[in-house]
Amino acid sequence: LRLQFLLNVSAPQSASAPDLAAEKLLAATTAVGWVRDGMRVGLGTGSTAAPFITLLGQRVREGGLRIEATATSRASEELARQVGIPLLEPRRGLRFDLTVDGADELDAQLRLIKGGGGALLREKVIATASDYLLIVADSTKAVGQLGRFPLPLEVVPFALPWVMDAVADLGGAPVLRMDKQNPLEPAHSDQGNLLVDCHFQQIEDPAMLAAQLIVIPGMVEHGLFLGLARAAVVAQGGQAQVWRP
Ligand code: ABF
Repeated sequence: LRLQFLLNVSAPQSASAPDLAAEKLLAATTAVGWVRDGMRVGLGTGSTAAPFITLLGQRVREGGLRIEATATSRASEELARQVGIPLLEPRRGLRFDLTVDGADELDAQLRLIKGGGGALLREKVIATASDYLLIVADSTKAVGQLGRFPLPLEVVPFALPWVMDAVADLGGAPVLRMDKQNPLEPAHSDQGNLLVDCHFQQIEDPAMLAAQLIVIPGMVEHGLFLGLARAAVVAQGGQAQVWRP
């Protein structure tokens, strides 16, 4: 019960609906088992990465696990500090043995849409600096084809109108993300950039779209993560499956 409270796990809403909090906790618990003594660990962002960080902190405090970590958002950094995980500042040559992060969508090739939590830029930086990216996901994240989840984009504020025109020319329907706390104001990333959610419905060719998006002036980063994930723990009901591309 105490663990449930700490991890904010609630009871299932109904008998038929998947208990997503329990699936996220199962994926997170499984991923903690991948962390070895002495590792440098990238800490993801979101509601599956958060219990991973909490449980990892428990192993550091109570199990004597020695790790160092860097977080992909201010929120995850704050949580890591609270649970006692030693943090590393970015520096040249720094690489991570393992990064554990969530996803908004993943397909069978472990191509991902990420950034629903607004941390896509730092998430891609840390994923790229990692030898191994492990995705933790509940059962709703697995899809046959990417694109139902609107693709998050991080955009330089000055460039916003032209970036929106350019992504519309590529067939997307861009929507500026608003701040959840203050819905009259746009949301900002940890870097102070704007976030755009771009509806494509179906992304036929993720690699081509990624190549077209990244060259738009003012586009800081997009949420397509291709060829980065090495494995995923996908929880469904009481079972955690490990997927590899
Ligand atoms: C982060 O976590 C983001 O990229 C993504 O938006 C989110 C995944 O969702 P969840 O909160 O369900 O883990 O990695």
